[in-house]
Amino acid sequence: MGESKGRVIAIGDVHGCADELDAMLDKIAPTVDDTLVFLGDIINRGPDSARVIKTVKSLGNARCLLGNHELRLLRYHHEGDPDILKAYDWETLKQIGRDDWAFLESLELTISYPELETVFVHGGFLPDRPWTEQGPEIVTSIQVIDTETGQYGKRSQFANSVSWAERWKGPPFVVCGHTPREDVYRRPWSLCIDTACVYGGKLTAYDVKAEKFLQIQAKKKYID
Ligand SMILES: [Mn+2]
Repeated sequence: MGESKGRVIAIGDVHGCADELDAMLDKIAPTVDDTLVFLGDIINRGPDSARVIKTVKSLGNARCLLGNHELRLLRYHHEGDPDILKAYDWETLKQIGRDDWAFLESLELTISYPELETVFVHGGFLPDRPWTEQGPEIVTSIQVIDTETGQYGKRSQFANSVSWAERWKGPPFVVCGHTPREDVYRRPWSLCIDTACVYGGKLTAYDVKAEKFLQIQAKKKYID
């Protein structure tokens, strides 16, 4: 739950793009009344995950969601099974220290602002059950729903699928990241602002009350 007299600004998937995040924070110029909501996947793939964590931790007025990348690292941290890790996880593991684990443990699954009728989540929700009853496995990873079986997963997993957002009927209005696209993806009851910064796209932020976007062009294409 949250209440805010200032702006409430969501920031899409940073993925280690520390320079673009710095540029975005300069552009936003947050005041003490504002709240910044990071939509998760602030780490991995990009050049400097540790610096992004340091920056987010240093902001007095930021909240951060759990993304599938942070979830996988935490799982490794708790269970110790290296087989679940991907190559870029090892890069991030080399960069981060003990205090960063405490930060990762503090990430939130969902952030709700009832007065704005808005819920923030990394990936999205299944349309057929209450959002409050959906666990980390679903809400950090869902991109699409298989039109034949109703299974959820990544776009690449199914031949015929539809974005979860196509099926989502609010309220609440949902603001999310996780599914990179060239542009923001707006549906009647949702908004995805992952505009593929780490792939050479843009970092996007969204001011919920003003319904206004802020964008920073990526300095380069960090990965294909
Ligand atoms: Mn993600």
